[in-house]
Amino acid sequence: MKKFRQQYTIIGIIALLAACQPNQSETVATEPTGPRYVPNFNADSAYAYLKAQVDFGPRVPNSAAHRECRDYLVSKLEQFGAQVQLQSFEARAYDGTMLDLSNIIASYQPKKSKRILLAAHWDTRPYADKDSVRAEEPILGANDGASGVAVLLEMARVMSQDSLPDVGVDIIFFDGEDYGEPEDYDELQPENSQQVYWCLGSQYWAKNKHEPRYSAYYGILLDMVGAKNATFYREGVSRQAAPSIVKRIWDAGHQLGHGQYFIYKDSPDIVDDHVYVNYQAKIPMVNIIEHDPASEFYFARYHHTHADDMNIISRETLEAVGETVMYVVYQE
Ligand code: AHN
Ligand code: ZN
Repeated sequence: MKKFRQQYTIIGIIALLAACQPNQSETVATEPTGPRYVPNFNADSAYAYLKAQVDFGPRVPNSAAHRECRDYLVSKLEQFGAQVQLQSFEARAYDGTMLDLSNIIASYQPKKSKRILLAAHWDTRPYADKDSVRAEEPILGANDGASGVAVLLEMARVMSQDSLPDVGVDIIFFDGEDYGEPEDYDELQPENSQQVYWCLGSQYWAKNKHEPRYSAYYGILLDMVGAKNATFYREGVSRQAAPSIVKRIWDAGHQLGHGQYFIYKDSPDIVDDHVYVNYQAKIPMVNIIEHDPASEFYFARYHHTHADDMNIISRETLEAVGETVMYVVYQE
């Protein structure tokens, strides 16, 4: 892996020198793909950002831990040189509770017109409704919440401390993805209700973008990207909305030696933040989300249980996802 990266660095330097020659910069700049310098993704660093979130306790909307974690995320992104915006709003939960939610938006190279949107949800579920014990208590969400944010914080650190990609990057941490409704809740729902109580932050953002004319070339959503032996199938909405980006990501994963995670198999649609980014904001977005359509659990065994804590987290998985997403972004 080291050798591979070194090779790319050398080719990157040659490309850079070539770019300095008059008249050749145009040719180099318009080259669609090809070896570029890709900075190193530090999995220990990502792991530390994951643990820092879990250490606040469950990040359930309207709780002190939720507010403290929000402030931590804003301060890290500012520390990493991003232009940060907090998009705060209220949203109604399934049971009528009004939730104080905040999407956190961090921009790099805001003047660049070609942009990539990277996202993850930062809130955690208020109940362990798939658990047999303490089902009414909130979960720590080490994987379901903290993992995607941790990978993107590490990318933010790399962008500020190593080098920037050629494209502009916007990172959005969506709030209120996982409040949803409890597993056993349905009788009280009006039969024809079109309201979805999942993905409240992305639903709000898609209707109220931080810049009214905002768009991006494409987006990548990270959800549950930190568990040991995770598998990422090519999910339905992603394939429908951004087939070429799905191929690019999965091929990059395989090229980098992470084929055990990026499975070349299709799976059906999943309701997640990318649905609203795709169909409402009209930005093609791919979801990298742990699931296994062949397993009885579908989402992993720990999903929405108290087992979703630091014990299931693997630096290798964080690294596989981080390296793959970085590779794709730095090829643009
Ligand atoms: C539902 O379970 C409705 N969607 C899967 C998306 C999800 C839940 N991601 C994290 N938690
Ligand atoms: Zn969840």
